[in-house]
Formats: sequence, structure tokens, C-alpha cells
Amino acid sequence: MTLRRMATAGVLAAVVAATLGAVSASAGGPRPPATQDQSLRGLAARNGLYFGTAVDAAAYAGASDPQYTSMVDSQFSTVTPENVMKWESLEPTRGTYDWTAADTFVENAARNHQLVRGHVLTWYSQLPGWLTTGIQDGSIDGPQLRALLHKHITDVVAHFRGKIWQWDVVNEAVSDPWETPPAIHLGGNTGSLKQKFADLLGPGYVADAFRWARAADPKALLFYNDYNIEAFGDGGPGDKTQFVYDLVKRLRAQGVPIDGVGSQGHLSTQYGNYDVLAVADALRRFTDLGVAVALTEVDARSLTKDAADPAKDAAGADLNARDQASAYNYHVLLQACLLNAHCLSFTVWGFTDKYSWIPNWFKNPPEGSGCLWDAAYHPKKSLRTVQGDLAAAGPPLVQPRVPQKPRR
Ligand code: 9MR
Repeated sequence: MTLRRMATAGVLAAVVAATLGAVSASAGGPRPPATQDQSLRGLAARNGLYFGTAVDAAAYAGASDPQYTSMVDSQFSTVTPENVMKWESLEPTRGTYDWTAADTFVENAARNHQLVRGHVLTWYSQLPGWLTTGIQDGSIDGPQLRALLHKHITDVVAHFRGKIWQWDVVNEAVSDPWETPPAIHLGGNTGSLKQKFADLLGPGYVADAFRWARAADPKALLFYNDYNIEAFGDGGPGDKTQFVYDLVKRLRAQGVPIDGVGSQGHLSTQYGNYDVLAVADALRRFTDLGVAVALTEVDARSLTKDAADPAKDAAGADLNARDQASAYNYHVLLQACLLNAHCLSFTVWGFTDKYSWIPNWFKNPPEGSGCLWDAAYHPKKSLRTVQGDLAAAGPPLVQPRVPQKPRR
């Protein structure tokens, strides 16, 4: 028997022992659940947490991959449409809505007893072509864009009224420290679409977007959602988390109906790791403002030699270290969320490398392998880590979730 096979046999023996232990638990006090038999949604529910995934509508509908569909249904208690609720999908032709794919998504979620994170109402990206062109060539001016956004939010939120748990009302409105100018601001690089979108709408648009959404649905939880806000930096002009915190604090002080902050959680193993307490501290600072939080788009990618095939040509030792680093990143975000009773949901941005956005996005150098299951649906260390964390979580440090009341 090779070393590797011996290790596998040892794990199997431990799993069998744990299963037997769980069955005869009553005499010896509480035992952790046997995770291999339980879904992520079931394990998370022990603390009232919702465990979610972004759903690729084409993969879900396609009969060619029934495993994808059955895993979405069985593993997750909340779902986010990866693309079908974006403006470009809902209003590809100006003035004509196409609700088909988004309605199907919401119906499937209801059938599977899943809560829906609506994604996304206000974002400079994935706008319909007619709108992007109008912003770029100046044929749509500020007042026109504002009127279009008001109508869009009103129509979309009203269409799904009562069916959405959390709406990402405003997404990625804030610049990154590597952009120009480097001080964080509403918008992005000078001259970019992101900056034009922000400038045309003017500084009050974030507050207005939340007010318009609230007017169209009194019950949905309304979120600001962004990446790279998992932990605070130095608090200076390049600290994106600080900027978003100050923004949310101002909105709350003004009585704007913002109910939550979504921390996306797109992590990458080559950039070093956060730690549980730093992320927990950031979540606590947000929830101290009176808002809920959620991890909304978690994945933890790595540099690969071939984006299409993360395992190709890479040495086993590299793969092992990479997979452990990825698992650690999931662990940090999940523990931080569990530790805050106002952290309502933990959503991964796809659960299998088979349909992940990562290899399409990061090509030079190639990155991939960010999901809990690999492209052949084999569980990765990240999955085992997440299952273990959920199984071990409970009082006194991990408390049942506190439902968030929509702010009027
Ligand atoms: O996963 C989405 C991918 O299919 C799209 O091509 C891409 C286009 O911008 O958007 C991806 O989802 C993004 C999400 O909507 C907002 N946060 C970042 C996500 C990854 O880019």
C-alpha cells in the first residue's frame, strides 16, 4: 500500500468511526454531526445561517448535467442569479422587458424552499448595450440616466415584490486603490465607464437607489455589495473598507433604507490571507451601524498553469499547498460570518470549477480552482473545511442568526 492509499484508508476508518459515534451519541454527550451525510444547507441551518450559491441559469436548465441541478437544489438554502437579473438580461431592448429567465429562476427557488438574493439593481457593468453606448457617446445625459435608473429599479423590484429576500441595490460603486486617482471615491479610473456612470448620476444616487427600491418593496432587505471590503486597512484615503463604512454610516444617519452590507469575498491565494479576527472585526464594525451583513460571492482562486485544467502539469505538492490555502480562505470568511449573529448568509459564487467565472476572467496569468467542488464534482479541501466549520459551530460563540428588520 502506498503512503497515499494508507492515508485514504485512515480517513475512511475515521469517518466510519465518527458515523458510529454519532449514532450512539446520547450516552457520551453531544457529538459533531457526520458531515459526509449532510448538506451545506442542513449544516448551516443549525445556527440559522443560510448557505447559498450563485446559479448559472444555462447549466441549471440544461438536461446535459443533472448533477449540477440536483446539487443546487439539495446543497443550498439561498440562491443568487449569476447573470439573469442583471439589467442587460432584463431589458436587452430599450423599453421591452424580458422576464423569462429571471422568473424561471425565482420559481425554481420557491420550489426548492430557497431564499433569493436579487442581484443586481445598480451597477455600471452588464448594462444593456443601448445604455452603455448612450453613456459612452454622451447621448444619454445625467437627468436621463437618473430617470432610467429610477424606472429600472421601480419596475424590477415591483415585478419581484415579495419574492426577494435580499436585494443588491447598489453594487461596486467605489473605486480601487490601484485606480486613478488613488484615493477611494465613487466611480473608478478617470475616464472609465465606472466613473462616467457615477459622475452622470451624481453623489446622491446611492441614497436614491435605496429609497426607490424601498418604495417598490417594503419587505426586501436592501444591500450595498462590494469586493475587497473583507477587512479594514490603515483607515487612510486608500482604504476601501473604510470608505464603504463611512458611506454606510452616512446613509444610516440620513435615514436611508439600507439594511445590509454584502462583502463579496472573492479571495486569491497568491495575495496572502486575512485572518478570522480581522474579518470578524470588519463585520462587527458594519453591524454596529445597525445593518446586517452577508458574504455574497465567496471563492478562493489560485494561480494555475492552465486555467481550463487547474490540475494540469502542476506538481502534486503545489496542488496540495494551493488547495490548503484556498480552504483556509473559506475558513476565515465562514468563521467570521458565524461569529456574528447578524451575518445572515454565506453565498459562494458558483460551487463547481466546471462553471466558474474565474478562468474566463483571469487569463494572464491563468487563475482557477476557486470553488468547493472541482470540475468533476469531486469535493475539495475547501468543502471539507467548510463542512467541518459548520458542524463545529454553536453556542456560546456562535449564536442563532438575528433576523434583520427592513428599514422604512
Ligand atoms: O459571474 C459573472 C460572470 O458570469 C459575468 O461574465 C461577469 C461580468 O461582469 O460577472 C460575474 O459576476 C460578478 C458579479 O455580478 C458582481 N461581482 C463580481 C462577479 C465576478 O465578476
